[in-house]
Amino acid sequence: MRSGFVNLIGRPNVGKSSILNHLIGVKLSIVTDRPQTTRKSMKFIYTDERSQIIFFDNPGFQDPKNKLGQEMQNIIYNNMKDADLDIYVMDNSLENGRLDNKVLDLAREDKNKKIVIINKCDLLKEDELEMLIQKYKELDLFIDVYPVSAVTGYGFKELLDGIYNIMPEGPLYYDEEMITDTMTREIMEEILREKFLIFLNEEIPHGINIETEEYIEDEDSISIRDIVYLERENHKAIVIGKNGTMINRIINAAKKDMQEFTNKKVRLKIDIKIRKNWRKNIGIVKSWIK
Ligand SMILES: Nc1nc2c(ncn2[C@@H]2O[C@H](COP(=O)(O)OP(=O)(O)OP(=O)(O)O)[C@@H](O)[C@H]2O)c(=O)[nH]1
Ligand SMILES: [Mg+2]
Repeated sequence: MRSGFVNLIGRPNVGKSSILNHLIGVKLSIVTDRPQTTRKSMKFIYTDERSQIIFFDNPGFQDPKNKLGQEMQNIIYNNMKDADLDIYVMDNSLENGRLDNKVLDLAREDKNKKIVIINKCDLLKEDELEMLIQKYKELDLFIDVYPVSAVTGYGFKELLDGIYNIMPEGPLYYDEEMITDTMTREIMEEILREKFLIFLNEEIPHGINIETEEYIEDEDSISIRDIVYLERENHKAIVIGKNGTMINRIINAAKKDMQEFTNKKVRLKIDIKIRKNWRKNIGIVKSWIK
């Protein structure tokens, strides 16, 4: 039996969460086309007959602009401490941006074993993909280069074989049925946050935090009351929308996904509160982003 701990590292939006959702076959991590969707790290536990691999979905590597951003960076560095393998995730971009270069600088300093994934291959022509593979091979930083697509599933078998070969001999750390140790109620908070990210523009959803106030589950239903914290008083009207249209759309979209995820009827109520500029307040950030 081989087992180990593996990090996914990359700038926001390259598809780290999408890759892990595809790998486990369940949408555990929220996914949007907005950068900095993932805020906390989440374990994805992959078990088959020969191995158990515990993957960490991490927030995107970024230049922190506030305490929340710093805390998200700390999560990445902490997870790197005990990892058996760090997977650097790049996307289909042909030219490296500034953050891509910073991610590669991080890889240069990283003493762990490292491989690189080129994600979103479905968006690349064959010759472009060849060029990118060559580019990452020539860096001489990574044990190997794996082109994949989290949308089509291309390249996953080769990727899993490659990871397996690097894993040390080890025990089954978790029950083989387990796919995460994150509680369902936290996944529900994330589902709701995803809808804010999808339906609201610009900065507002990045300043939203959701805390579960009440969570009552029985055999076939779940009743949830969440507090939605906003950063500013004047965001409230935008979040609620005319006659509540915006907030109702968000709640209905979230409920639909929550019901699909749990296979139970979900009742969802929210209260809106203001925590002025909470992203700059280290105390609040630390208590919320654990
Ligand atoms: N075409 C294509 N789109 C993809 C692929 N993988 C992810 N995406 C899209 O890329 C966007 C970002 O995906 P995420 O999985 O949220 O990216 P992330 O790296 O986790 O982002 P952060 O959490 O912000 O760090 C979403 O719109 C995904 O649907 C892929 O293989 N092909
Ligand atoms: Mg993510």
